[in-house]
Formats: sequence, structure tokens, C-alpha cells
Amino acid sequence: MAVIAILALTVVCIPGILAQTPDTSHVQVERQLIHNAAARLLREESSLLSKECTKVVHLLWEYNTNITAYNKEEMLKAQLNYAAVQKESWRRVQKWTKVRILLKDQYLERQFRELAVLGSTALPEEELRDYTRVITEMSTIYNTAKVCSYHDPSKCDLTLSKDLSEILKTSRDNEELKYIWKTWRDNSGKLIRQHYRDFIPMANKAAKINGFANQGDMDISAYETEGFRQEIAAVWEQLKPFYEQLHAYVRRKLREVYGEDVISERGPIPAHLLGNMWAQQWLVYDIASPYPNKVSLDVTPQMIEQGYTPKKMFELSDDFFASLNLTRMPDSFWKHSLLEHPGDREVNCHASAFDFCNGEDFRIKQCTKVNMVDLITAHHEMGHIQYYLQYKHLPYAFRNGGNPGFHEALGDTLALSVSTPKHLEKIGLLKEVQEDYEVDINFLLQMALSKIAFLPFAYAMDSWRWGLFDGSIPEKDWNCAWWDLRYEFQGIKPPLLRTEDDFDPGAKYHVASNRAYIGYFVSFIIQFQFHKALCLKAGQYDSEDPSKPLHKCDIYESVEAGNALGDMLQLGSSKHWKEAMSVLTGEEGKMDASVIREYFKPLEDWLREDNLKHGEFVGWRPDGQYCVYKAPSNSQ
Ligand code: KAW
Ligand code: ZN
Repeated sequence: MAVIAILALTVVCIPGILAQTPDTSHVQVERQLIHNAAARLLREESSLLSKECTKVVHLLWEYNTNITAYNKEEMLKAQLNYAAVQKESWRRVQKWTKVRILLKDQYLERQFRELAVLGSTALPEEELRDYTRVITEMSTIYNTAKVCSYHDPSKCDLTLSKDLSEILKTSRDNEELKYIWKTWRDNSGKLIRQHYRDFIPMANKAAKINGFANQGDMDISAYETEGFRQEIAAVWEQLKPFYEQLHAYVRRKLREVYGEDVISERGPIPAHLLGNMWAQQWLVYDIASPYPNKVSLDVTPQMIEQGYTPKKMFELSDDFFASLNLTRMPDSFWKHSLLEHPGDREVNCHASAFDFCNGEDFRIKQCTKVNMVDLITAHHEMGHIQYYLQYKHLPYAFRNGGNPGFHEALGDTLALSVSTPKHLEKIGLLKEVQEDYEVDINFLLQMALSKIAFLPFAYAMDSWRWGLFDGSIPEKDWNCAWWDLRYEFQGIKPPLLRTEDDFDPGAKYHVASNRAYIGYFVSFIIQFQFHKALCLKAGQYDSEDPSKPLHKCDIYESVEAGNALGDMLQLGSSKHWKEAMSVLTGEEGKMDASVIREYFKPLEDWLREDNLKHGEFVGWRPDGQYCVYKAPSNSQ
């Protein structure tokens, strides 16, 4: 009877019925029916959400590759429409809340759980409109900010991606660097501060509707890890002694160039001298190379000499993926991606990878320049697309990385192989590298300037945001708290006194566009774990064999490695990340800083000795005041 009754009812009524169903012999049949109904519902939601997602991603693409007022409005409309569809879907899914546990099907249960968190979409319509608008406004300020030239003040069209990054990387003129550093912040972050004031309470309200204390907690829920913040803190503690050695060494090298007036012996490093607008990766290999007479591992000059184009850089990356038996980019990728600045319009030049949610259309937007940093970024973005390709068969709810750090780690993992001197030689970007200890140290230093220097930056970024979201950093301290964290974690300071009229975190893309950052921290740890697992599969690494250290491994052309990687990627977010990780590593999945430490061990030993030899003070002490609430009346 119960079976017939259930059959006669529509799917919508099933959850209510099941809760009352007695535990009879029919239970199994009933369960099967309910299971089928749940599976059907999830299939339908997946199909609907995918279709609507395709529509909104088209408009996101249009706006981000052509910033106009019209495209902005169209995008906002589409985002609100998508939110309405998500909400409707969420309501249907919610009806299963009590019943779904009885399904005893992990795969379905996990989809239900994913679809049960709406994120910012949970805001009431009017508030969602304001919230979406404020983020768009902040991003637009960031993406369209311009700066006047230091050498020609009448030329005022300098942009971050075309001009400023290059100046930071190549100029070694203290005054020019200081000017660019300050003006970028005046013309971006400073204008964003007022909007951030509106943004914080709205973000927190959305988090609360979802059952979280604040937006920071909602962001880290993606890691499904109790004590996530403590784990991050522990990982950082493990790496801090090495970072301090690197910091002391680079400070000495910079001091030799800029003098003690600019860089004090025991103080933090001025942030404008590290070759990057945010001092997040230290592009000062020219100054810091341990053995400058040995071959330079920055292959930018060779790329230019050999006539590399942005397209060729992505093709190189595509070849690497294909060599691992992973998937090549489809034709539509090459047809529709925007791989360089089109020159005739405003675009959002921060690199990103788009999934159009239809299993066919995947694109990259990157204002690529021909240099080594952008070659690595190209691999990074291609990693996102490869992940999309590997999990495209999964339902909508699972088309995600194992955790956000996984998505960020894939391309970088491959780039660890690409960057090795041997691989660069293989692809003709280096000539006859005679590998010896000194080349090894040069190489590891270059890697450390991007991998190790980055970690405390990423940690400071989200520590700052977590403080804003949980209210422990009040608005009157926003900018000074930022500099306290930058001092504490990175040992850097601003080149000139900052105040609460400034908003320096807003001069970074991920703050202006509200993208969580801790995923990059996680990525920079786990990419070394992935690398090690792949190198073992490729027979390129042996912990017992000194001729096969981790930092020399190149997994190019290893089908075994690629297949193992593919097995993990194909899971998307259908399994907990720890389980996905163990599919690749064969060990218990966890964040493990000992692997990155092992990779850099020869350099760490070298730095320790070099700092000792030069009597360099390791660590930093305050050497002045960096930030005040209001500018003193005699300043500026
Ligand atoms: C970095 C990472 C790897 C290698 C070198 C690096 N240098 C600096 C970083 C960290 C960070 C940064 O520039 O500060 N890198 C990026 O922001 C690269 C851009 C992205 O690929 O991570 C992009 C950022 C983004 C997120 C959301 C909307 C728009 C842009 N992320 C993605 O495109 C993406 C795609 C799929 C899933 C998750 C993120
Ligand atoms: Zn990324």
C-alpha cells in the first residue's frame, strides 16, 4: 500500500511522506523510489543551474573583456537573475532536509549539502542588488585605475598590467619606485575605502543567513576542516625560520644596492623595493642572485629573442598537459580566449579562467606579456581549465576543486617541472646548462623568491580580512592593522608614512573584488606535495638517492604521473579533499609543510651559512613609525 501511495504522489510530496513512513518490509522498495526521486531532482537542478550559469558567465565574460557601462548593467541584471534561479532551486532542495539523511547515499547527500549553501545569494533581493553593485564598483575602480608617468607627468595613462608591474620589476630607482607605489594606492585603494565600508556589513549579513558567524567563517567552510585557521598557523610556524633566513639575505643584498639610509640593518624591508607592487613575490633576482656569474634562470630575454608570443606560451603549456596524457584544450578555447590585451578597450587584466558550465566552452582572460612570470601564470590559468575539463562530467554541485587550494595548485604543480633548468634546456630556453651546486642554489633562490616570499603575504591578506569580518579590526584601524600584519608576517614596511585616509589593502585585486586569498597559501603548500607524489610516479624522485632530489624533478611526458593526477582531478569536489588527495599521494590527505621544506633544504642550509658569514641579523625590529590615524599637520 505504502508503495502505491508513494508512486501516486509527486516528487514534491515525497519528503513529507517519508518522514511518516513506518519501518515495514516495504521500506527497501520505498527507499529505492525515494532514492530515484532524489537523484532525479538533483539531475534536474544540475541541468537547470548549468544552463543559467552559462548565461551569466557569458555576460561576466563580456564585461570583463570590455568594460563599458552597458556591459556592466547587463552583467548585473544577469547576476540577479541567476541569484533568483539559485534561490528557487535552493527552496526545492531544502524540502529534502529531513529526508535526505535516510537516503544513505554519500554521493547524493554531498550534492544536497553543496546546494544547501547559497552564499551571498541568500541576501534579500534589494540587498543583493546593493551588494553586487558595491563589489562591481570596487572592481571597476581597481580595473580602470591609471597613474601618471614619473618621467613625463603629462602622460597619465599608465596601467597596472601594462606599465606599473614592469616598472616595479625593472626600475632600481628608489624615488621612481616610491612614486609609483604611492600613486597606484592613491588612485585605487584609497577610492575603494568608502565602498568597503558598505560592503563589510552586507557580506556578514549574507554569511549569517547561511548560518555562519561572519563572511570569514563562511569562506573557510569550503575547506571542511575543523581548526582550519590553527592548521594554517602551524604550517606557517614550520616555515617561518626559513622565511626569516631568506628575508635577512635579501635585505642585505638590497642594502648593498640602496644603502643603509633606505634599508636599515635590523629593520623591515621597504615594500616598494621588492620588484612587485604588493611585495608578494620578490622579483629581485638581478640583485639577489647568489652566484651572478652563473647562468641566469630568468629566461625572459631568451623568450623575447626567440619571438615568443602569448599564444605560443599557452601552446607550450598545452603541450605539457598533453605530454602527461591529460586533455588538450578544445578548439573553442583557442578561438574565444583573450590571451593578450586587445589594446582598443578597457579590460579587467587580472588573469582568470572561465568555465561556461556547458562542458564545451572554457576560456582564459590574461593580458599576457612575453616574460617568464607570465609564462608561469599561463600554466597557472591552464591548470584551472584542465581541472574544468577533468570534472566536466560531474553534476553542477561537484564541479569544483577538492578545496579552493586544489584549483589554485594544479597549474603551479606542473610549473614546478617547467621551471627546472633541465626542462628549460629541453624546450630551448636555456643553452647547455652545466648543473652544479651553484646553479642549484641560484635556481632554488629564484624559486624561493616566488614561493617562500609569498606565504606570509597570503597569510597576512586573509588574516586582515578575517579581522574585519569578525570585527576585531575596527574601521578606524583598517589601514594601520594592515601594516601591523604586513610587518609581523612579512617583515616589510611602507616606503612612506601611511594613514587611515589610505586603504592599501584595496590596492590589491582580491580585496577590491572580494576573492578569498587563503586558497593560494594552501596551494603553495600542497603543490609541493602533489609534485612529490607525481615525481614518485614518474620515477624522477628518490628520497634515498641524492642525484634525484625533489627540486630537479621534471614530470614531462610521464603518463603514469598524468593518469594519477587525472584520477584525483576527476573527483572534483565529490569527495572530501583529504580523500581526493590520498588518491594521488597514497597517503593520508593533509597539509604537510615538510615537503616544501625538503624541496628547499639545500638553499635553507646555504642561506643560514651565508647570513652567519656576513653577521646578518635574522628577523626584524621596528625602525620607525609606519602608520598613524591622521597625518601629522606638517607632513605631505
Ligand atoms: C600566484 C599564483 C600562482 C602563481 C603565481 C602567482 N603570483 C601571484 C599569485 C596569487 C594570485 C595573485 O595574483 O595575487 N594569483 C591570481 O590571482 C591568479 C588569478 C586566478 O587564476 O587565481 C583567478 C583569480 C580570480 C578569481 C575569481 C574571479 C576572477 C579572478 N582565479 C580563477 O580564475 C579561478 C578559476 C577557477 C577556480 C578558482 C579560481
Ligand atoms: Zn588561480
